[in-house]
Amino acid sequence: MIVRHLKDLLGTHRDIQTKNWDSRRLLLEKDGMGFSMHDTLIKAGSETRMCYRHHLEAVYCVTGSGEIEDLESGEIYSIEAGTMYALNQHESHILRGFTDMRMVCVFNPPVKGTEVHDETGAYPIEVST
Ligand code: 9YT
Repeated sequence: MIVRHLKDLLGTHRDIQTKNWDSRRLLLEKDGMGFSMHDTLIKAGSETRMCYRHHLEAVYCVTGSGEIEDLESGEIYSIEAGTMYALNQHESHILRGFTDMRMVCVFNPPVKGTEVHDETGAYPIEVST
């Protein structure tokens, strides 16, 4: 069994900080679950363009509000506490945080360690762990 608390990840290699978001990686590939799980803070006022061509991602909003724009369909969906979205078609999208948003993010295949977005908005498939 694996038992972890968020407070034990803060400031470690599992705590990835960027201008637009902080991602605290509770489960990584090396934990052997077949997916990774992140407690992610999306910063108020941020706008992030992403396209996870190597991964599927499901995101569940726990607190805050914002929106996601599907750049392929043009649709914009509101996000609030209780909203889940799943990028089951590797959709290119923009995530906007109106307030700070706390999200639980799950990736398949699992994120390996310190991934951040490349110039296309994807996480690379090969990273050092
Ligand atoms: C919701 C979202 O995609 N945020 C970017 C960070 C990413 N989900 C992560 O690595 O936690």
